[in-house]
Amino acid sequence: MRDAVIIGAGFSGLYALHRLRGLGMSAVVLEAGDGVGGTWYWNRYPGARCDSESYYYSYSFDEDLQQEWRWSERYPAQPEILAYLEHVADRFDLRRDIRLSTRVTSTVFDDVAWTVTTERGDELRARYLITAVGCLSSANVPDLPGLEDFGGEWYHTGRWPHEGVDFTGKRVGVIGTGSTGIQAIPVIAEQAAHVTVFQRTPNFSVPARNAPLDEEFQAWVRAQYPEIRALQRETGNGHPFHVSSRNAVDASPEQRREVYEQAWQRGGLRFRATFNDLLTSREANDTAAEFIRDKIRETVRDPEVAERLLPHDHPFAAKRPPIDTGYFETYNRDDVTLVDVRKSPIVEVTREGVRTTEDEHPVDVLVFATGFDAMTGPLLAIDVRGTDGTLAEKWRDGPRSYLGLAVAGFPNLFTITGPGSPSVLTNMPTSIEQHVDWIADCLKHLRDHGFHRVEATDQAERDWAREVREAAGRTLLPQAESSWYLGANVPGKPRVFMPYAGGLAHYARLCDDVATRGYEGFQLA
Ligand code: NA7
Repeated sequence: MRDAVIIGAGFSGLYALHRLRGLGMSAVVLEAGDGVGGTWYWNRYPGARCDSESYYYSYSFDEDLQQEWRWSERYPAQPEILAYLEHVADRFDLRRDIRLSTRVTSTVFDDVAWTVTTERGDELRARYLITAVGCLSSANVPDLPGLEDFGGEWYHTGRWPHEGVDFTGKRVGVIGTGSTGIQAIPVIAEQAAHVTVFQRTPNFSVPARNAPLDEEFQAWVRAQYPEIRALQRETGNGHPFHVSSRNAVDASPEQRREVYEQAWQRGGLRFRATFNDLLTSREANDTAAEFIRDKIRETVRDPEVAERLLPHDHPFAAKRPPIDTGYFETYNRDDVTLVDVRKSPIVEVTREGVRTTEDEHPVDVLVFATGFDAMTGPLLAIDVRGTDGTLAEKWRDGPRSYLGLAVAGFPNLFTITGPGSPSVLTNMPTSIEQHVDWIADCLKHLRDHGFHRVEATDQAERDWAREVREAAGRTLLPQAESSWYLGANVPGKPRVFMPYAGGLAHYARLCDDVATRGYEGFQLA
């Protein structure tokens, strides 16, 4: 029997395999895709790019790796991140323990070990089960009447064909204006004959200001890596910058404008770090929101279109804030139409296009940039059976876990970046390394002390659920009622705020304290 089965070969699974091997443990990675890379294997849509900057959206565990790898742009494009993860798989000789094209369908714990069954019917047994399935990997395709009879082609951005899609001369409909739609729409508009954007919730977006990285900056990063990595571990979001200690409500309108303008010109996710109170005070948040709305009004020439693009229903950054390259400018093109599907909802997909309550929109290609069944979706897509039933039964009213890492009733299961951990609120590789390191240390502790079983207690899980709820309640995040953080994008999904909003650095300390106190909140046997 193996020590561990790891599900998924993205950032999490690759590093988990590497760490377990380092402990002398036997592990195998099962990956549904035909290649490694996870998110960056599947998301090949036009304009796909990371919103974190390349020099820190990367592993920190190996000094030679971070010194030798060269990123070409400020924000890495999908092919470059995929090439990086393929390089990591080769460099650390991981592929011999990775089985590609192997989708896991069920896993059962039998009091000693997990039996993992794949789609092909193969069975593997392992003492520990580690899910590295990602938070945004279960595609959410809305159940639109008539889609099966659509005469054109349709694609979800997270399942993009490897050969790409040629939009030349095509009328393209894009549904969704989250981070993905905001990245894809300007790129598709460059090629297509016409683009119709179906927008449900207008979104805030800040310019990315992507650019090639020059050698001087790269040399600086290489020299600074110890400090950069240390800073990432000290901050709430795993980014190498602190949120300003200053409150927006204490600044004058002129001072605020200057700070926002500078951040706007610099571009990127740092905009939300301009003031300390942006995510805790609605009054403060309104000042940033209004600044961005003014920018949209300035950018979009048709005042009616600009008005439709203005986000009003949620605080800035209470939904995942996109960054963009020419997004709002795209609406100045004659060949781009914006449809407000809040006002005129989509009724059906016809053979020729999309029919709303007001109009027919002919399209040849339909792109679903409609996001994911986030955080719980990838786990619940597997039939996970513990000692008292299935994970789907246990999570019927929303996910419950201890630290987002373990689930009572599911011994020897570890969920990397699971619901209840900071994960999607952070720079993912930083959270992933923190989780994998913690799990590896835990496995070592079990082995060194002759234990074979670890399980979160009900009490620890209940206490953690309260902590997750309270942490979210101290912020404006739950005020974004249409947010996927709350499960609101998937019809019928329980409305529970899923990620832990207490900050990564604080969370990591809590995890370390649990370990130091002999894995408090866990039963070891
Ligand atoms: P998101 O952020 O979930 O965005 C999906 C978009 O699709 C969003 O605008 C949704 O509107 C819209 N949507 C979803 N379902 C529908 C239906 N049925 N009709 C119309 N519009 C719909 O996913 P992304 O892929 O953009 O980003 C995911 C994460 O990847 C991102 O946050 C980064 O972390 C990277 P809504 O806002 O729900 O009204």
